[in-house]
Amino acid sequence: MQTGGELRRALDENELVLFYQPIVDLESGRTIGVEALVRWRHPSRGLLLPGEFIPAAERTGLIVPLGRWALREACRQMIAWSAALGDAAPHKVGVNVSAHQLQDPSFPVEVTAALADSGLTADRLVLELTESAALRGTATTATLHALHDLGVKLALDDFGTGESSLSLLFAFPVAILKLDRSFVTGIELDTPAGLPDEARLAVPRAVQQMADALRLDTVAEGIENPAQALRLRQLGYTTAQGFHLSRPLAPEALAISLSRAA
Ligand code: G
Ligand code: G
Ligand code: MN
Ligand code: NA
Repeated sequence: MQTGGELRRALDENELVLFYQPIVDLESGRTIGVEALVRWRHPSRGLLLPGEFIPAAERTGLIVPLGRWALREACRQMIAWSAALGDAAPHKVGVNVSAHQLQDPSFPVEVTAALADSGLTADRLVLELTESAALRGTATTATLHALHDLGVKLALDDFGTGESSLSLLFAFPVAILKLDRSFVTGIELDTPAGLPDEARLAVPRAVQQMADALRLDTVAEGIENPAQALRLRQLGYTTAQGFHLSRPLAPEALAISLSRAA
């Protein structure tokens, strides 16, 4: 468990880094976007995953400066890749946004500044949102409309789980549903009779049908093997993310992987 003081120091001393997980077109195999995921290069404990420090950051409020840093760093990195890789660079970046950040009425101004300072256009930024309670307040609704008006895309992360409900679809202008990985687990398995397990397929199928009807994009999360990718394609998913497609990578490793694929 991390103390707030140690995390504060980590921010000040540039010990936080962003890794990027490719978001892949299932048909072409091309990386069309990436999700930025924070890591902590801890001086004595090595590379720490978000689960080891994001909860403490949420409790102490340090998630606000951490999130501000992550947003600016992700925008900067996108422009650096575009300069280095041209058309092979990822077109979009998803940045996770905490409810604490959304509760600050100046958040849209921060997003505007991050875009302006980096030169990234708004259509290349996706903000990934989770906590439904926080997304329903009237102040947040105004903030989310302001973000939409800037031209950034809003995604509902972990869609289909307790934190992300159907009523949110009409509460603000969401553009992307990220199917929670719990609904991908096991979809490749057959029944004892050797048939696709329709019960397991029901939720991913319903989410894609609903997204089509509402003209939303989808990203299926947590694809761990080719059989899951195939089943998802059969259900109409075109875009996915997961260890089978790529683990989250350091920026240099992602650049190497993209220039090889180009
Ligand atoms: O990389 P990993 O699978 O361990 O990420 C775990 C969780 O940490 C993810 O669900 C993600 O939403 C969260 N997370 C990662 N980076 C950030 C970040 O920059 N800001 C916030 N608020 N959450 C993040
Ligand atoms: O923001 P979100 O909570 O969706 O963050 C995605 C998290 O899921 C990251 O921490 C990432 O490391 C993790 N992840 C990405 N792909 C896979 C996968 O295929 N399987 C599992 N178990 N976790 C994954
Ligand atoms: Mn996410
Ligand atoms: Na998710």
